[in-house]
Amino acid sequence: MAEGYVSPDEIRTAFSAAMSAMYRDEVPAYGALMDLVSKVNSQTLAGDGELRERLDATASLDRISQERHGAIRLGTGVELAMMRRIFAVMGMLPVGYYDLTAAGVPVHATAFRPLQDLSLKRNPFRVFASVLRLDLIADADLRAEAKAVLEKRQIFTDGAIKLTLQAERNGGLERQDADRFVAEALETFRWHDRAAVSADLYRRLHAAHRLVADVVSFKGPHINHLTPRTLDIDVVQARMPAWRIIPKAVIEGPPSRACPILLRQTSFKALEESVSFQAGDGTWQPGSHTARFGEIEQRGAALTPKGRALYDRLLIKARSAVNPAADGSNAQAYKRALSEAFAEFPDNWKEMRQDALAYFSYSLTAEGQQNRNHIRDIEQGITDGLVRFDPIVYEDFLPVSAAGIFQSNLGDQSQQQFASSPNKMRFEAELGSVVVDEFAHYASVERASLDSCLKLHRLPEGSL
Ligand code: OOG
Ligand code: NI
Repeated sequence: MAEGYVSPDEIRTAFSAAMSAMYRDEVPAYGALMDLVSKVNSQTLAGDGELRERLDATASLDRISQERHGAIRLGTGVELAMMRRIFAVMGMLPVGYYDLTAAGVPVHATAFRPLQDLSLKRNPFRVFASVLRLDLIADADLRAEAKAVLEKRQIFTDGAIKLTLQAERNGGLERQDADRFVAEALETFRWHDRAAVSADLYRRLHAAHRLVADVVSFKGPHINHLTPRTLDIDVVQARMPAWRIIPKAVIEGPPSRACPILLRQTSFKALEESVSFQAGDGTWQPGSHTARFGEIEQRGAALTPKGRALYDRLLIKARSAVNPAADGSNAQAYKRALSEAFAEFPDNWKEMRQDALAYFSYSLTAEGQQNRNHIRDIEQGITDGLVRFDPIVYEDFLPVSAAGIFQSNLGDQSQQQFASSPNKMRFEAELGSVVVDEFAHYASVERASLDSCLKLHRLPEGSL
């Protein structure tokens, strides 16, 4: 990046702070969730000195409760392509392809996120961005009407587009322009309580699928949730009702474990909010819409394709034993079924590494640094206490969990079936870029750590 330009990490940090302030202001229940999370995080840290030390070494403790992600739902491929370019200015790249049709949600998605470890540490904010699959709406007339509405709208301000082009042309933005860019980009995510359609069209879109109504009826893809990190998701889930926040029935993802894997998430139910619809004679007709909620997440180790296949199999096993009901009536039984199924998944790092279930980052121990010349083989180095391994954190999402988060916020009665129809090629064509393969990325991070351990031992003494 040329001199005088603000780093993409810094722009992303400013953007996520602006988004957080806007969302707390717009959705007071979200502010309450943030307060609960930060309380539980402080209590967890106070009771666990080892955790505090570990986190202190890897992340700034005062930022522990900051948002890790948000989500938007886009209407067209054209919107997706521009969104990609805007996020690129903030150092966020499309990683992974998520098909949610199989889970009854007519969208496919990617996650825009920082890729490099250092960037994730500076600010981990990412956005789960899905695009509506209008082709899956059965009613051809309604499909055409929705398409016409979407094609007419412009979800980006002129300023956001202009500054994005400028950043692309020059390779960055100077301070003043970066500040303006953040303010302009934020506009796309704002809530509009005046719908872009009539009450009648809204009703028909809603009947086709609640998500279709959410995407098509408004001027832009309002941010629909933000998600801070919690250090104890089970405690936050249990305490939500006392804070007058209604949690979804169950926590998505793997069960609680000694060695956490992948991603555990839960959310509070979306709120019914007042909106008004176009009446045709220039007046507004009052109504309501349910879209916005708050979520929390807790992350564990990234799994290899082999580990992920085992995870997927055990999750299916648990869910076919007990399918979690939206009303929470079998939540305890589901929790038991999940623990029972996952008893098969080794719960210690040593075994998970030996079985190649998770990705690890390798580094020299203090002793290893002194005895660098003796490390010729990683396995031997580990046995001799010269090399250590730490799990690599999973920074992506899980389609079944994402579908659970979507569903719980689309109304509990609206489970709908679609034929599974992943279409990664079409998604990438619209995006205007390929998506990063998350497995290949974790494998390359692991590989680089191994190489640096092996390379270090060849350096002459005293050169570290
Ligand atoms: C996105 C749901 C997916 C997650 O954390 O898995 C998601 C949405 O509701 O638009 O954010
Ligand atoms: Ni989410």
